[in-house]
Amino acid sequence: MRVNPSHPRYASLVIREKLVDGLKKGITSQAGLLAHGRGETFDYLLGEKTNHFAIKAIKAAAACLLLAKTPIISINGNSAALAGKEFVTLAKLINSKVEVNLFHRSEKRVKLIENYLSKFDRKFILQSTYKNRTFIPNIQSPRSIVLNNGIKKADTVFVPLEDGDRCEVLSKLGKKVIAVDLNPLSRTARNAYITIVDNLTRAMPVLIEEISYLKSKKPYYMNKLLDKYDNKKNLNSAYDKMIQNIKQVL
Ligand code: PTJ
Repeated sequence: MRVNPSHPRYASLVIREKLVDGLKKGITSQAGLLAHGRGETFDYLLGEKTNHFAIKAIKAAAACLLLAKTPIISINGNSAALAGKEFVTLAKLINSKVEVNLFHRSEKRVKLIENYLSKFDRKFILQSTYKNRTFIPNIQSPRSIVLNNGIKKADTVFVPLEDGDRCEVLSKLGKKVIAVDLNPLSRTARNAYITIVDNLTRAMPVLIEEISYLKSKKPYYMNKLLDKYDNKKNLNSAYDKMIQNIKQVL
């Protein structure tokens, strides 16, 4: 469907169309549309903008990704459809790779998403094979299937639009988890090392810009930025903002 730019909810409708298109291509799962609806609710409460706490988390995430030795970008059907190109740009900037990791996993979908992302730059997409596959224990979903040269060996995992239990397990394994989640109350948000409470589609361009800026800085500067960051405090600012926004309309 062609969305009219003069529509008051143009941005939101464009995002929906991207996901519907993703579903038609076999990239996004049916449940992905429901997950998006959940996200939209929180986006409303957050005022549908990149708030100061999201900027803070993005800066910390940029520093964390640049300081990481073996960062990996783990993406699912929603993130591929919403910001596939941006993830490949991010991988290039931090010298990392993109790994497809799915909740509603099928070999066909994994390949479809890998092929879709490869169109942006094949070099940065890990290709899943039976040989390079392994398992992470204690994850109660096919998200436990990971790649040896990806999530398994990573010290830092970027997980946009996560579904909870994996974030907890990865953190327990000593990996630094950076999440993007519109729901600041989710298990993912509360367990991640850094949580960017913002819409993925708004957060990605800002993250890319921030990384491009930070790249020329010394590690000392980035470490300082990271040391100052407090995820719990930052999530509290997100809760406060939602309450404030509700009170404003009462
Ligand atoms: O592609 P698959 O098979 O791996 O499946 C992916 C989904 C998203 C279906 C799966 O991971 C899932 O069920 O996720 P949940 O448990 O619904 O969690 C998704 C979280 O992402 C929720 O907390 C939403 O608020 C949030 N969310 C949804 N859309 C966005 C978002 N966060 C940031 N940006 C969005 N656009």
